Amino acid sequence: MDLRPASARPGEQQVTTADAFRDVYGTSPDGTWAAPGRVNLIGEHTDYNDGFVMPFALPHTAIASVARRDDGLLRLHSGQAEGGVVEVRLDGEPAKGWAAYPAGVVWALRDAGHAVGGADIHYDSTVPTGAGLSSSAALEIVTALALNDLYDLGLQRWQLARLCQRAENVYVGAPTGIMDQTASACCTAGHALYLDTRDLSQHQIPFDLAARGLRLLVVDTQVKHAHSEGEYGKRRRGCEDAAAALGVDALRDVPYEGLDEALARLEDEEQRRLVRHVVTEDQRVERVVALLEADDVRAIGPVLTEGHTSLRDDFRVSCPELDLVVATANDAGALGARMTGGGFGGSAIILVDDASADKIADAVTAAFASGGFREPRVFVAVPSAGAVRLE
Ligand code: GAF
Repeated sequence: MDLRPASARPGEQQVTTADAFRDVYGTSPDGTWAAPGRVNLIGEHTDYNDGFVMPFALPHTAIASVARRDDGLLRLHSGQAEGGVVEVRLDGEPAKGWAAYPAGVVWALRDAGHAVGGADIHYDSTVPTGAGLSSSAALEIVTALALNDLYDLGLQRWQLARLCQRAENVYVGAPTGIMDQTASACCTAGHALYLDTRDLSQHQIPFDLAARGLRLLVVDTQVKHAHSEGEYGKRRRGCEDAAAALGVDALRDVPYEGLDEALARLEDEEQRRLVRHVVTEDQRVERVVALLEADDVRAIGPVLTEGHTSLRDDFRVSCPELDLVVATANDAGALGARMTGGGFGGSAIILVDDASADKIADAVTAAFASGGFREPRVFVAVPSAGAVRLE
């Protein structure tokens, strides 16, 4: 099994996006930008509760070569999507499918009063789609960063993240939080991003696993998730209803020390489960930050596994494949493991000692084979850079 990060393999993710742009549009782009996917270390389903998250950027990126145009036309082409160039008139019908993400970004910028007149864009992405690794946020952020530069908008990265979230919520119709866009825009290499999603204050926490003889494996279960479908929105509404029932603005305002008292005030068992997950998950983020700051990286393993149990039993967003990864990895000697991202499929992360990485990855693959599941894709996640202009 090849455990090197995908982008470290020869021949992958070369900066040929500009050449592909020339092939598609017959002219040269004004520039090329990249934005990464992410893994969330801890803090799941807390971002739309004004809580805490701790993602880091993957080496896998969406790359966009872009030329400005000012005639109200947006032309979009992707090396990963069938169907050729998608043309979107900025005053016409909304885009559908994958093109809705970048078209939504242009809509959100213009709706906020920024004079974006159109663009020709070619995308290439190595972020796996539907794997819970934020391929859509990467597509949004790379588009926003490029247009911010080309149209001299002067927006800061957190502002781009907010606009991209709005694109996803309003234009695409997926009620997601702010974590993925902020991760793609603001992460830095070698760090996890400790983010307060209420005021967007950020701390870059050093997260150098290699120096500690550790690795973080990502297991893409190959079970596709889709956030615009019902379950994610149901959880979000459930959390908002529970916050209203408790008389707080958001579940972030329920203190960990006051959890039992808050639970006793809720009649609805489902609301109690949602509240228990969110409040304990915010506390797990705080614990992981404290452990990393104390340079006790190994000790975060059990906190990750606790997070998985809470997502499985209280928040109920796991699935058999994700549970199998976590159980198998922990049985095979992992320090800890959990699902990452929205759930209902997608990916899990496993914290392992260097020496046991291969053995644990093989155990997971074997367990999938004997469970009759599709072969998972396993790779090492190295905390990488956020969005950047390449040329
Ligand atoms: C998805 C969403 F896009 C994020 O905003 C976040 O809610 C996550 O699920 C769960 O933590 O990735």
